[in-house]
Amino acid sequence: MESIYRRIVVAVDRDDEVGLYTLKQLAERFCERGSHLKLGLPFVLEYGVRGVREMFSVCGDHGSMVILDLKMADIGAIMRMIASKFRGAASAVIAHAFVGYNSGLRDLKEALDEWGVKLVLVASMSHPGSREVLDHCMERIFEVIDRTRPWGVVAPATRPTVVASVKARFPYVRILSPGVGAQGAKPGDAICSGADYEIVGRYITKSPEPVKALDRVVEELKRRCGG
Ligand code: BMP
Repeated sequence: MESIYRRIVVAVDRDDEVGLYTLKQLAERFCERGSHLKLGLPFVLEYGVRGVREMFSVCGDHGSMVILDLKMADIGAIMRMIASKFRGAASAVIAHAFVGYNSGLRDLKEALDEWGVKLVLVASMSHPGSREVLDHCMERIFEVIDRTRPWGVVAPATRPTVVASVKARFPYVRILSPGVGAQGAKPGDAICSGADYEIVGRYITKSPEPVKALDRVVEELKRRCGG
């Protein structure tokens, strides 16, 4: 049976002075347990494409994904250009669904398919501001997701009902849910509602003992959702 560590994606955003060497050592410990990594823009701005590539080689050896969270929201030609910089350095990239399909996500998806990179689209976000604009357009966003056929969709662990509605509408899509830990959701809130992965950042990375923090998340997940 697949390890429950495989259901956790550790978000590495930290931009303080820990250094790439330390982050790689930490990443190795997360990935050897089976978890995946999501690298955010603070990481990319600090360590560049080279840093992303190095994390990918560390985690790829353990069969773990490295998801590049650029949250792209541009015209297709530019998103494609941006993603091409990381070709061979990431398993998946994240883009916003709201930019639409025509001359947008279609171009990005075609390029990623050619390069063997997964596409993850943001459906709804974990912070309260998602309700101000994004969530009013949920039906339209679902239509874009339907046309684009991404590998995965981001839906908030902070609002499990949204996770459940994404699951009901797109049973074939992987759901990745941020908001566990620092933003208040508990391990299992999203997975028990149908998500495939929970994304956990600062609760783990800012902990004095990050690997133990990951172990605690997994224990809680097991306790609440089984497995
Ligand atoms: P944390 O667990 O430290 O709150 O980190 C959550 C991670 O998930 C961050 O990398 C953030 O960019 C990302 N994220 C989020 O918090 N909410 C969303 O709706 C989408 C995200 O990608």
